[in-house]
Amino acid sequence: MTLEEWYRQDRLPHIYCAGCGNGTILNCTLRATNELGLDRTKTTFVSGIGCSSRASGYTSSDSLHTTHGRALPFATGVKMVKPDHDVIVFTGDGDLSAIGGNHFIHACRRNIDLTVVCMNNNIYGMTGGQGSPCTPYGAISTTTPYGMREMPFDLCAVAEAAGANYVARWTSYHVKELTQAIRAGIETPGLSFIEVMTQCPTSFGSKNKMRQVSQMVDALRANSILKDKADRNKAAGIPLEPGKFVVGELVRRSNPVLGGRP
Ligand SMILES: Cc1ncc(C[n+]2csc(CCOP(=O)(O)OP(=O)(O)O)c2C)c(N)n1
Ligand code: SF4
Repeated sequence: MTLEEWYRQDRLPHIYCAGCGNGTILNCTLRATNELGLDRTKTTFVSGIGCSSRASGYTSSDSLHTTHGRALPFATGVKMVKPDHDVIVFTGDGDLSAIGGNHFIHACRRNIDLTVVCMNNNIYGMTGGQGSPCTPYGAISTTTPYGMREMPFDLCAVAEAAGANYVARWTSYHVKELTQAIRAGIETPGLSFIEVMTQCPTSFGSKNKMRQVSQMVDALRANSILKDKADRNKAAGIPLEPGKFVVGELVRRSNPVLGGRP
């Protein structure tokens, strides 16, 4: 099977804006399933609602495009009745952590054998750029025209605290590392959470002095601190600078799993 065959060709071209990072993340995910040689008839993609969640519709295997915030309950149902399927969830920061927040923490607590790829563009992209629980402090959105006054969620810290077996964070710039992380997530039993920091030039960049896609991608790269370096800094008492975030494999453990392969 080839990478192209993982795409549902009759649904292309996709709806994403020029320069959106979601296509890159979809490509990395399908590259991972292809490299692992997954059986397309035993792979199911599930998503909620949002630009990111449109990704499930572009895959050629079984896919479910469900309701806003409810990708994880639907995916849980699929996994419980089809434990031999690889179930991969596409979601956005709003879909996962605002309307879907409780489902997120309980899916991690149950440690269900799912792979969750969260496209974190810091905003509600599809509905025109309202602030989400991941909008950075001070950032402009349509609902925070004077700057966000709430602190953002650290989605990876939430997943770790709630019990997920595998947690990693990369960006749309780190395509090789991201593909490898999704592979590792699929291979790890239990809930695997891969957060991908990504650019939304339309709803976020245009309001936050990053009109050029290249500026956004450069910022993602410049603000990423590799986990090893962050750990060394922490040991030396050097705090993470505001606006920077840690990338890499953050958690890998083997807590008891729900819905693993028979
Ligand atoms: C119950 C419900 N509330 C609100 C909406 C409207 N809605 C659709 S997508 C969306 C936000 C999506 O944001 P996010 O999950 O961050 O994904 P993005 O579009 O940024 O990829 C909202 C609020 C909806 N479809 N259903
Ligand atoms: S609005 Fe943002 S997230 Fe949605 S397709 Fe356009 S660039 Fe991508």
